[in-house]
Amino acid sequence: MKLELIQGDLTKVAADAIVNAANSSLLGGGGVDGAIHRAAGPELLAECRLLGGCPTGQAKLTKGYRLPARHVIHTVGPVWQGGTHSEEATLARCYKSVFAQVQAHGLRSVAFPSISTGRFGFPIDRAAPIAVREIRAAFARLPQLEKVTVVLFSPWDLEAYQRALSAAPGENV
Ligand code: AR6
Repeated sequence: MKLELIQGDLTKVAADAIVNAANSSLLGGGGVDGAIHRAAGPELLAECRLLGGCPTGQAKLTKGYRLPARHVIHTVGPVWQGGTHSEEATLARCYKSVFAQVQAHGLRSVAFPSISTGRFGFPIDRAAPIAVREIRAAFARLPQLEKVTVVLFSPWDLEAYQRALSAAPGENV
């Protein structure tokens, strides 16, 4: 069991699933969502159209089409509103919902972006500890889970996650 932090492009990662930081329409957007749709091809949008959107904090699974990943788990993170609208609890729910899909589909490897910390404005120093905590909890719960990778786009984002990891040392790392 292994949690790995890397800097790079999530759309290049071969895993059982990559996670999309989507919006509730599930019909694409900018950021990592746009990059995933571009790399997966139009079949991904066609499948997403059948899903009827996704509420904030929940997650839905599709195929990966032209991506190296076999599946995409789309989740909708909270928009940061200053921290007074249960944004931290909602972000934690995104991770739990993603891992519920991982469990339901028997997946062994999953790669995440930093959900909500781009367009949605969630401060990365507050998001990273939540991600680390929820990923560790999933390792403890799911015997099938072998590898979780968090793919950070910038060196600064990578450093924020490394800080969160070293502030809370634990197993499976
Ligand atoms: N690989 C890894 N990380 C990436 C990539 C990539 N190819 N591209 C961007 N990032 P964001 P959000 C990073 O804005 O904050 C979309 O329009 C990025 O640098 O993609 O959850 C959706 O449709 C940042 O650190 O997602 C929604 O409307 C992180 O991914 C909205 O944005 C997340 O940034 C969701 O906003």
